Amino acid sequence: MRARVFSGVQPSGQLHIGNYLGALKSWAEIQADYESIFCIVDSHAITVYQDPAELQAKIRETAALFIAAGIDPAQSSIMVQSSVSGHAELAWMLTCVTPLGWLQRMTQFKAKAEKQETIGDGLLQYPVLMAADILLYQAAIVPVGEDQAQHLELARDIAQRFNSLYGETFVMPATHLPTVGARVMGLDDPTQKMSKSATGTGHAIALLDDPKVIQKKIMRATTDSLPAVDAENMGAGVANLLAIGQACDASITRESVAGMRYGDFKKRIAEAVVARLQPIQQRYREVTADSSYVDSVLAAGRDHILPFAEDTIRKTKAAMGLYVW
Ligand code: AQP
Repeated sequence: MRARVFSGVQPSGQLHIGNYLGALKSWAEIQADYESIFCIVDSHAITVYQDPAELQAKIRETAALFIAAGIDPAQSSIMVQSSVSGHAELAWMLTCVTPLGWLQRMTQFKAKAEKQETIGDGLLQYPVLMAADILLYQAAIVPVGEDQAQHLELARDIAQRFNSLYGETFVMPATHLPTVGARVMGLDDPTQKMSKSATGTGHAIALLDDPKVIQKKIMRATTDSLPAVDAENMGAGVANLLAIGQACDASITRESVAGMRYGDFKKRIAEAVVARLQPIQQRYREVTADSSYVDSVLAAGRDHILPFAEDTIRKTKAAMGLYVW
């Protein structure tokens, strides 16, 4: 049996270059070596309010972007979280072995809860659902951006606790981080992670942004008051642009940009980003030209992985002493 890879993206907004460099790019690179499962995690998205019609459209858009970014449906299963009820079922069983304090300590929960008037229970439970997503498929490897590392650690803690209480049931998942682009910061504020849910037109580079828009966003990105790139003493904004550039084009290095005036440096980074995103945008147009194609990929993905999920649910229920038939 091939080792399994699992990862996901929330269809909660426009996918950005952070999602690509932190997640999708590594997925495409490693997919051929594993039984790869890539998921549109719509049940995670509803931990904060989503417009229902928009959410449905975003699910298909996200799936099309997976394919456009190089996830090959012939090699990988692309599926939607809510189409497999095992995610929710396993999440409940794992909730019952998870101490409340573990969840209250999560930094993403604390940050997101601060922005909500009413904090839904789903926001607190988010990392348990994420553990269920991974453990349901007995995934050995989970390629994610750095912001998810804490949730991955929690998934391992939950798996370990379950295994010690009820016997070996779950494979222990390892975190796979990209070497460059693991934490892309906002262009408008390099102290904040680039995120779909952040507002502000200059914050993120969307994967479907027009080349002119990309150029404008990068030219306006926050740097510092120096006139040129100081390779020895880079501010957070410059370091962020360099990391984005390097991840898009390996010929961009710290040495190659040292001493460049900021205007020229930003132009070079923008060129690299546009060159990296253009084929993805072209492929996205092709993928979405046939309106039924994405749905057929999602159905095939679900059909392929369903037996894996059913097997784990049966095992977990039996381990806990629940009714199995
Ligand atoms: N800035 C980032 N840099 C590198 N990787 C990132 N990822 C997300 N942001 C960055 C990785 O992308 C995958 C999907 O994550 P997500 O759907 O949670 O993306 P998001 O943009 O963080 O989404 P939201 O809805 O805006 O969430 P919040 O508000 O929590 O930031 C993951 O592998 C993630 O690591």
